[in-house]
Amino acid sequence: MKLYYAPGACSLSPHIVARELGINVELKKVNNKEKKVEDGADFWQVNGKGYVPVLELDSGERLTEGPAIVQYLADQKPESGLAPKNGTMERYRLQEWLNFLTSEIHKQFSPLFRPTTPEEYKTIAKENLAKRFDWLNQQLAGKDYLTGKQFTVADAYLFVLSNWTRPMQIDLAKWPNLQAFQKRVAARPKVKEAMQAEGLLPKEQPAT
Ligand SMILES: N[C@@H](CCC(=O)N[C@@H](CS)C(=O)NCC(=O)O)C(=O)O
Repeated sequence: MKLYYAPGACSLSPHIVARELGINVELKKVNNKEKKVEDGADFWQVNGKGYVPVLELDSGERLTEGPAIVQYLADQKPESGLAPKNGTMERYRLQEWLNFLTSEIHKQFSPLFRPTTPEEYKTIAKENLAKRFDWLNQQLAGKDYLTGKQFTVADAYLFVLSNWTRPMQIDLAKWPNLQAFQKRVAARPKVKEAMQAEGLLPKEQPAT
């Protein structure tokens, strides 16, 4: 399978998920500004919506939308626990989180990255994010991950979104449970690997 990604973008979530599952995906780096794939291909031809992530299956079929992609990946290895079994209440809870993250967090961040967004709107988006972080901080009290002890695909997504607070100069220290969650996920070996592969962290040198 191939994963079209842009370093540090929301595509890092399926990238982490693939590594956590031990599924090998060929990474295809996309220049999101120029809509070009690293091999020179026109990204519009890959995804008519013009955004990452895109998962290309071995059949050539392409799947878009991060929350759908991570569930597809997790369902390839149901024993991993990265997504509870389809049809169970636990699965709907996971989908509840994924939808919250995509609509209430991810899409509040998006305009902050656009240079053309008016400052007044950025202030409102940051206020909205702060409200959602208050909720997340409450929900993470006494928990390692969003659904409890088990790391799931929703945690990979939240981790990536929480990383965006740094370039946006939002201080996560205001939400200590969320900050602790971010550090917990960052310490996972597969998460480090994914970040290194995207050039977001220096590669670890082998001990000599
Ligand atoms: N609804 C999509 C949104 C994906 C998205 O916002 N991708 C961003 C990176 S995080 C992107 O590629 N943006 C490029 C653009 O809008 O030009 C999903 O959840 O996968």
